[in-house]
Amino acid sequence: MMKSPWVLCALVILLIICVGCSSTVVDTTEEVVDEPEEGVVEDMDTEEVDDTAELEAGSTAETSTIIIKIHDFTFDPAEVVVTPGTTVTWVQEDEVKHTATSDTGLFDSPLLEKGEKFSYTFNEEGEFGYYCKPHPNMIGSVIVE
Ligand SMILES: [Cu+2]
Repeated sequence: MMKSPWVLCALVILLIICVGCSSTVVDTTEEVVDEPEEGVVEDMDTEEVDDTAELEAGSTAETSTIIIKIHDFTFDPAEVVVTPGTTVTWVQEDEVKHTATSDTGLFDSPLLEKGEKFSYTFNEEGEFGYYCKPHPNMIGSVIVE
């Protein structure tokens, strides 16, 4: 007869402790979830600074490099079709110096000696014509689609 109030009290105390415990656990979990998200954002910021960002963008789409040879006063191949994010590398193989210079000023290589390379990454879609400054009859185009 005397025990039942004590049992009720004990149950109430246990309930309070349990509720307190579970809410504490929930709080801790939320904090833990927040931290990795911040870490991911920081990583992406850092990678945007260097070339790694291009690699990351490519991992969701397609990353590739295309080589255009410069020889015998021609760009070979003169026309290439690539996907956005593609890096085009011009490799100069002539004894005479050449450039790869965008018609619109998008990119402009220095005068490339034999064996030198120049790269540009095309992220925007469109057709990008270019030429060689010392030999404006040397023309080529990169089509990004
Ligand atoms: Cu040239």
